[in-house]
Amino acid sequence: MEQKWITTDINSLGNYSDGINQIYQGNIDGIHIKQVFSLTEMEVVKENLTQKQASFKHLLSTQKYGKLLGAILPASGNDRSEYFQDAVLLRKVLKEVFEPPGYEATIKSVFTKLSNNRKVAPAHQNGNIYSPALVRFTYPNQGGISLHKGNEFIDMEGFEGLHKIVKLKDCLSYFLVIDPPEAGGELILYDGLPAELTTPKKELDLENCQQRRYHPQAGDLTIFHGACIWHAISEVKGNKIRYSIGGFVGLSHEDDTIYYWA
Ligand SMILES: O=C(O)CCC(=O)C(=O)O
Repeated sequence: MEQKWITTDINSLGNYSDGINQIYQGNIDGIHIKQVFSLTEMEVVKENLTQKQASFKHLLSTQKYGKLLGAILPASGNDRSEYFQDAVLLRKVLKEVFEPPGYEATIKSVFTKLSNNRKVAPAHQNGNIYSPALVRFTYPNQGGISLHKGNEFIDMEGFEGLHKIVKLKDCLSYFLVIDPPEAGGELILYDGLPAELTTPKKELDLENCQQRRYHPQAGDLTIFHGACIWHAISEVKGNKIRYSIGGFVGLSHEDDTIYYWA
């Protein structure tokens, strides 16, 4: 299993020029790219996110693990107008908290290096552009982000439009750690679970389940087969909140475009 996980840096992405499709096909489980943003850049982003919270309060929601900043797709059901308005506002927030060239330009350039010359674009439809990401604040001692995989969500309300342009089943997840916690907050991939669970999640013995743990550092971007592989973020320990930002990546039905959204 381990050889299906790649750890690399931004200058070596040429070795994985079809990386996104390779993950989609199941040939690679994930690519961990070190220092896509520098530590200094991440400190500025964290500072801005902390200082400017009052100005983007309307995009913040409380979650079991902490707080979420961004437009939430399933919450808006079939009427996605509020989602698309919030996506515009979220892009504005990202422009304020990331210094140039900015968040979206940077992740787009990474996806392009892994695209095998496909176009790379935010998912868009009828003049509406999907949000590029969600920012997650995972608080200490709140259990982390519990077990999930992307394929669980794709049939929910709100995803109908995306289905028309992206192969949503088996799509990829990506996240950037802005500020890791003192301890915990690792990405755990559960290899020992069946694709379809027959036991309620609460009753699973996850501690004794075959698993892999990854500890991305500030500025590291992880792209992985999040729709297919059961995963979680382990409980954050210590005093610091874990800051991360991410979303989803997938191939168009025509296989000529890579779309990202959240
Ligand atoms: O670290 C994060 O922001 C969440 C990672 C995750 O669970 C996911 O991408 O599905």
